[in-house]
Amino acid sequence: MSEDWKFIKEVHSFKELPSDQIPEFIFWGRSNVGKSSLINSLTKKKIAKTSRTPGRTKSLVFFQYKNILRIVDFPGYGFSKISASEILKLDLLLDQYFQKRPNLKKIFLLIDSRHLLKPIDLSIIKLLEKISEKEIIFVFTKKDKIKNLKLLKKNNESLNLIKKEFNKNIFNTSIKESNGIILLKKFLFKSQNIHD
Ligand SMILES: Nc1nc2c(ncn2[C@@H]2O[C@H](COP(=O)(O)OP(=O)(O)O)[C@@H](O)[C@H]2O)c(=O)[nH]1
Ligand SMILES: [Mg+2]
Repeated sequence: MSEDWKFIKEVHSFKELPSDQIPEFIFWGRSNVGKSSLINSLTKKKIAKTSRTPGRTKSLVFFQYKNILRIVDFPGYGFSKISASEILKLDLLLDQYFQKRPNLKKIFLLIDSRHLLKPIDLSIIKLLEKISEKEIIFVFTKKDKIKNLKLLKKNNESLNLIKKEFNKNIFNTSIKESNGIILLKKFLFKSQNIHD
């Protein structure tokens, strides 16, 4: 239910993080990949700010479902030309979040269906596997932008390869179509034993 989702806060430093045990699921990816749009579709609410121009805000934005779980909108990467390891060096809050936030349960990594895995995504995956033991789930976004059947077939083949290579859970989504988003939401809720 959309009224069960609430914006909690936007945080710029570690000490501002909510101080409780509520499980957190982060949504991360290149800037403009569709993180905020996906959060809005998933919550059925205009809860997260979306934008046409990629930019880089350094805050973490928290959205909460009842007192059960939170989604964290993470600052997009790839906008400026800094490398994955530099992202954590330059962004103390992200580094601290990964190092000492027991609330973190899973990492949803959003990837644009048109571009698939870019070098920066690959280095982020490597980095995450080094600094965190949490499960990474690939969420491919903007599926509707692949209109032509031939491209769609090619895209599916690439996705199958990615699936095989990384052995991770994969979701295909588009904010114009609810199927993928429903599956993603089910997965999220099921991990917390919620049946919606
Ligand atoms: N066609 C289409 N556009 C999308 C989709 N998801 C996001 N967008 C657009 O992509 C742009 C960036 O989205 P946003 O959610 O702000 O990306 P963020 O920077 O990752 O939070 C916006 O113009 C969105 O409307 C999608 O599934 N389909
Ligand atoms: Mg955003």
